[in-house]
Amino acid sequence: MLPIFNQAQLHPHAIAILDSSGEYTYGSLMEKSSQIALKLLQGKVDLSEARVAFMVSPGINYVSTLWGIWKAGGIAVPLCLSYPLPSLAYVIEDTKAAVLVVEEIYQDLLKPYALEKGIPLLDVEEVQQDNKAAPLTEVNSDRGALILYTSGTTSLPKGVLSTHANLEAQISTLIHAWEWTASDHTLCLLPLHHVHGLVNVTCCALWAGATLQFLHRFQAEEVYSIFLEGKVNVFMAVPTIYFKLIAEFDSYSENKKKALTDCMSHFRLMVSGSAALPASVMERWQEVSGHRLLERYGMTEIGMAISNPYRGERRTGYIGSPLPGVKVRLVDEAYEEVALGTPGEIQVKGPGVFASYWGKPEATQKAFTEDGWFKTGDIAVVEQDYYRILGRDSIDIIKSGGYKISALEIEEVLRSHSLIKDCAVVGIPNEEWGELVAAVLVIETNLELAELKDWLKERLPSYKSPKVYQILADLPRNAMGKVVKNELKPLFS
Ligand code: MCA
Ligand code: AMP
Repeated sequence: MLPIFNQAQLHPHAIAILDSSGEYTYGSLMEKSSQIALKLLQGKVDLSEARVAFMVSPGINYVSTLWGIWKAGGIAVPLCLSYPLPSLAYVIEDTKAAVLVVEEIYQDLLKPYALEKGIPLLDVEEVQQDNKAAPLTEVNSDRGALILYTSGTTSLPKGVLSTHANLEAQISTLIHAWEWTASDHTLCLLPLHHVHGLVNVTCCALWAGATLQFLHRFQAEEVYSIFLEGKVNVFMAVPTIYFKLIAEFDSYSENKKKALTDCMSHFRLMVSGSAALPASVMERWQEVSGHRLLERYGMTEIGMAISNPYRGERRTGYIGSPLPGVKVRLVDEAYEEVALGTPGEIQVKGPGVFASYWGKPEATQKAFTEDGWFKTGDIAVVEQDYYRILGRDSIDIIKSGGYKISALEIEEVLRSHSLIKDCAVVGIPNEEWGELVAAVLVIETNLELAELKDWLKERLPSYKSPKVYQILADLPRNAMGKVVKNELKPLFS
């Protein structure tokens, strides 16, 4: 049996999941996920790494589906809940998903598509009414477990395939480094198609035997109400969420502020990651909650690599030092290690590093050095033993609210609009979002921006849509004809 299920069997009566429909023990989670596995298997003994894409809200149904796919020997492909149909179809078709598991509220979106493409679609609720028990196949840890999509320097997102062994390494590193235990209770409000919400929060909590409480949509007021119930003691989020929580806190009465600060000061751990944590947020959050946030660094392809310590100095503006079991080096353009104090690209090796980009052997090969180091593209420097991120090697990657967004992907969509003659997309600094997606357009005179925004809604998830626009007669280009994006950023200041 996969280790995550062995772990679950250690505490069958403990509460694993708390969601808007109730509480569920580890025992009932094991049962529900076995039912889903049997339904997916349809009499077969093993899905043999068939991809199962699923669109299910965070909660018991989400985790039962994920575990059900794993128990049946499939590869799980979680779909982003805010994607419009073209973005969902890309993931489903790129992974060649054999079956879709879909919650009722998403069926209007996916059912006609599934019918047209002849892909079987299972309703997650109906799956669980099937109650037969039967033995399940043995899945070994070297097999594919998960494909998560990540944007990069190519226009279309790439599927990152991780094996069970990769995930087990990513999880067990954090269990030890951040001292997770079965008495922890965490609140998960992050999306579950990314490592932060799925591995760092969901899988770590379940591995530890802790209680995992889900909040489907982030709402600062609701987060604080849950905190005041006094059960949550571990919390992880992206810097934008801490920014929004601070703004909400600042709107409260002195009495409510005091109650909240008292409550949060009893938490065991608060973590920030996925994007640079501004010093102003780090310092203000300490006043609000009594906690120095533990900032860490990771990537979809590698899980977590570098972290401030659980015990010890959590230094503002730094991501800490390599986690146990993860090898990290900083290199120059010739892949030679740089001298201490000199900036270099972060490269990573270790058992948590992904297996391959799904269906993209060339991209996989390009992502590694000849001697097997994964090239992150992030530039950092080491100062007094701690790593500090300086930036990225590509201007085309934007981080907004913790999401990684490819400027090239947005440009390609914009260019397909009949009234857009040319365009360039850049990220501009923003305190709340880290960066904002900004578009410079060269247009036919009769393009209305309001109409463009509606047109984009059908083609891109809203977090990828440009938030600000500038119109130019021509884009600045260098002698090679390439757009000089650095000249565009000041247009938005
Ligand atoms: C929402 N909006 C955004 C973003 N999110 N705009 C830019 N960037 C965003 N990330 C916009 C919407 O387009 C919409 O605009 C308006 O905000 C309200 O949308 P809503 O969904 O209600 O916003 P929200 O609920 O307040 O969302 C903010 C959020 C969310 C909670 C911060 O963005 C989020 O969950 N971010 C976390 C992403 C994450 O988990 N990343 C981890 C990947 P309009 O009104 O104009 O339509 S990185 C990772 O996994 C690695 C391994 C790592 O290191 O962790
Ligand atoms: P993703 O590909 O969505 O997994 O995002 C990974 C990227 O997020 C990394 O390559 C970094 O650029 C960025 N990132 C993650 N954590 C941090 C952090 N603590 N500080 C700065 N950037 C971060």
